[in-house]
Amino acid sequence: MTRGPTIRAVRHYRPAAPKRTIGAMNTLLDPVDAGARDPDQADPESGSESPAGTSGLSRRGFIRGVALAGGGLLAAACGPAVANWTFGPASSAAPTAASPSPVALASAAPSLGASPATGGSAPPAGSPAASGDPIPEGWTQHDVDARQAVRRYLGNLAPALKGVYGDAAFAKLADILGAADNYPELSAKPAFAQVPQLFLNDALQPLKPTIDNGVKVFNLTIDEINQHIDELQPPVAALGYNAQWPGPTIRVTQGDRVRAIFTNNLKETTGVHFHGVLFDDFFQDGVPFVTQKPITPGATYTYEFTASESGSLMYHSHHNATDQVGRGLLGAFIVDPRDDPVKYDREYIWISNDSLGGFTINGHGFPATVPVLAAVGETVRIRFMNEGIMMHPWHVHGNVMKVVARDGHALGSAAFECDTLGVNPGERYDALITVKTPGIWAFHCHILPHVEGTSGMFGMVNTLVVVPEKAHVDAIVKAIIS
Ligand SMILES: [Cu+2]
Repeated sequence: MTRGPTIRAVRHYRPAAPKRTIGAMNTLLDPVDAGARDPDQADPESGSESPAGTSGLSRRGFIRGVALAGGGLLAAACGPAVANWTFGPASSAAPTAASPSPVALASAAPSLGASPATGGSAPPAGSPAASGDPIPEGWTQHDVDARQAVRRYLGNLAPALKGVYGDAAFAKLADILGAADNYPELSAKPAFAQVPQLFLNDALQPLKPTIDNGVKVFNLTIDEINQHIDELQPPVAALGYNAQWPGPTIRVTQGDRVRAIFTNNLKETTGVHFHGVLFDDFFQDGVPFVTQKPITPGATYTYEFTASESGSLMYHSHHNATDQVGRGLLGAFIVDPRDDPVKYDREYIWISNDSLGGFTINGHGFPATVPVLAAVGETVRIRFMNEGIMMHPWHVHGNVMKVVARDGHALGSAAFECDTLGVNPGERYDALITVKTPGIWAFHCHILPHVEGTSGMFGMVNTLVVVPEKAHVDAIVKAIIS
């Protein structure tokens, strides 16, 4: 296999599978016609113009989410007042004492003035029990809430899976989810399609540089934003490069000269560190009061260096970082080798964070985490990056990961296989998964309080969705990002 198209290829999706299958998918997911896309999408790489303060969510990502979910979502998303990191339960069914929460951490950040997130999962506002439906025999409220989280995660993707997995498997899924209840989420977009889809678009459509005398020049802003950790909770007051969390991926080729220009639209100072770079000039290292003075509000600061080593790197705030990185000032910096020995069909960036926004993957908590999608026989490359303050052991069900790089450095003959991969703060691992068996495979942090509480799964939970045919992946992705 050679390195095939990444998820970017879905922009040029053409149905290639039997019509009955894709037709069902398209009908059920109701993808927006490509011609109706926001014209802003024509230049996905621009993004240095994001306004501060009111810019809120990544406009591009947000518009995509709205386009997918319909106008009602726009109203819903813009309606609630922005919570100042108050992420508490909205009902008695919410996770409380038993649900892990980085409260202690947030207490150490008095500037936020409010309790932090519990990890992204919202109580099910419209759960059957809450609406008066009976709790099935032998169940408790926990079961109803836990099912509700998965119902939100799958949304109207659940009925579409009939065309993917066939009648028998679908009948089992329908029974597990209680589809006979005709619950409202069956006709709603999946939770992950109701939040900015940076994972599926911006993160893998890297920021486009301009070229100045051979130097790749990237312009970014540093902004106050409102971030939806999931689709039900009120947005939280966050920070983002180019008004998005994660920030746009900066991607270059080994040996490139890089110039990154940051304009600070915050009301506070900051500094930007490119994590893992072997700088030729240590004054480019981005550590205020060690290698530079802080970037003051309104100021623009330029970093320039040569990307001498390839690999999965990161960029993030290195100033008041517990607060600033915890609130979203992070992004992927990928340096491709000139001839990549690692071959794969699809590529995913998986940035974890765990402090002020709760337990998140790419800025979202389950059920608003975007599944990893692959077709049988494909090899997926996942770039794990830990921007948090805790180690997270990522565990994939039913599959094996081959770890080929650590901190951007190829492991070569030391590559190893595992199904649980601990990633420490600051570390990056590149893992390959060659998928063989169709199914919906849980893929989650195995520190259990990071993923499950009294109301079911939340936070650092995701799935690896393996489908029989590539066209299924393309159809799902198209529906998500259209
Ligand atoms: Cu964890």
